[in-house]
Amino acid sequence: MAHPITLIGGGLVGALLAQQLAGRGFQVDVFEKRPDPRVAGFAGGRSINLALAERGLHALRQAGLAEDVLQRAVMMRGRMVHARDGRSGLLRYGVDDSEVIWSVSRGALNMLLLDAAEAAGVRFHFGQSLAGADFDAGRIRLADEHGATRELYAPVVIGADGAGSALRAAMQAHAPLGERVEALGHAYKELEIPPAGGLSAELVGRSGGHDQFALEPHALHIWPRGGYMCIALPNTEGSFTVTLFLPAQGAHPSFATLPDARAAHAFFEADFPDLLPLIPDFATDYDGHPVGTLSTLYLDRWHLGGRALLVGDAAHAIVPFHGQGMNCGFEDTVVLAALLAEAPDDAPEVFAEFQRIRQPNSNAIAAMALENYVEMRDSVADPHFLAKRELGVRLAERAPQHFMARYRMVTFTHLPYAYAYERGRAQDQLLEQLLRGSTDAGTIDLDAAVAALRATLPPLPDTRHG
Ligand code: FAD
Ligand code: 8R5
Repeated sequence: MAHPITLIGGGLVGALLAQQLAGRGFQVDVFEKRPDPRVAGFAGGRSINLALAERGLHALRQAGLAEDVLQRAVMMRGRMVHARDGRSGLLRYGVDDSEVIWSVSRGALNMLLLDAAEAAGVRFHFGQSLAGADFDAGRIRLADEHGATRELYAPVVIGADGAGSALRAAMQAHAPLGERVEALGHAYKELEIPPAGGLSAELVGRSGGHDQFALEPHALHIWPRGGYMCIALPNTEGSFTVTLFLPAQGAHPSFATLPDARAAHAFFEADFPDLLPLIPDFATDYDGHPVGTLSTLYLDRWHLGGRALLVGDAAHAIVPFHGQGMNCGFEDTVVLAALLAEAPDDAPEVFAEFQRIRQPNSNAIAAMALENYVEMRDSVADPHFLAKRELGVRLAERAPQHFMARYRMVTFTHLPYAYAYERGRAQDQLLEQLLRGSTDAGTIDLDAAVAALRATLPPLPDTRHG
């Protein structure tokens, strides 16, 4: 019989992994620092939403949870870009409504995953935080909410304890993991757009329709402004969570030059005049919500033999601009659960294989997430960029087996991230060659372009979902 598995962290990835492992016959105990959100009410109470895409959905489908999650999600068909002059337009993410992303509430999703894991037989221990580990003895030390500690036998430990992982710190004290943290230099702050009309939640629930949304609900909104931007994702209750992304330090505008709501209000009046009136509690939101930092985490090693392994953000935290952090972590759980089910008694080999498969892919999405910030905040109005995208759309229509936009490979397929990255680079090179600096895709001979595409690149793998 396989060793029992100890998981640190019952967040998004920990809860889903626990459910998948229990479903495959493993005995799973999860130690989670925070109290049970189903009892305590989700920490902070603010509605924070995440974009769920095909990779995450695929993992939820395997866990039998996709339908439940989608029922509470808001469809986002594309990117709604709000220009400086107040005009806006929707750029679809995919070819039709089968290629959309979904806005889900972090709190609701986490609680649903906890329920599912518990139903599968997982034992959760809330208010228990990892305080240390002795990997030679196979023991971990846990601290409760009052700081009282105890030790526990835990021969196989998996850390799903997020970007600030305590298990990672304990592993590093045992052997170097080759950690590198690259700060982006930009940070973020969340603000809230309440349902239009200021209706109470109860009234909104009854009004049906979409009239309770202050903005188009079925889109991810972007206010690109060059070196910085705001975005907004819809919530089911008709509200939106707005995120302002800005340089952390340096010349105006940065969080350093906008230390309080008074300064920030003037900045929004000048740069986001159409957005500001939608945020009635601007001052309390701005002064009350923390500034979040953004960085990418790289590790040379994710495991100590078969004794400890890191997954999700604990292994590979990335910047948010592709909306793939959770999606990537959910994909981790599919890969790891399958490997462990195949060789339940060979944790050293499984952990090594997991790292071998996932590390190139997490490096690729880390790079693509960084690149998508530039695309979101700068390139939306760049005529050469628009011409390239236009030509890409035409090639994808004419030769769908040979051209697929990188965003679609990342967001709507299960092709490995590393493949999407490499194929995207090759396709981009071809588009550059075809356009040769032109800003008008209409002048390109499409028959010749398709011939060049077919001659240069092999067909794409089959991407139908199965
Ligand atoms: P977490 O979700 O961080 O969970 C870690 C858990 O471990 C927590 O419950 C924590 O309490 C617990 N823990 C921490 N320390 C200890 C300890 N010492 N002992 C025990 N337990 C501990 N991703 C997307 O795909 N799409 C998005 O749109 C998106 N939007 C985001 C928006 C925001 C504001 C943020 C911050 C992130 C967003 N992400 C998004 C990224 C996504 O949230 C993460 O990639 C994902 O939550 C990682 O899951 P995780 O379980 O690895 O870590
Ligand atoms: N994460 C997202 C995208 C890509 C959208 C596009 C971007 C907020 C802290 Cl910044 C961001 C995306 O290319 O049109 N999909 O999903 C989610 C994003 O930010 C999340 C909400 C976020 C960390 C704050």
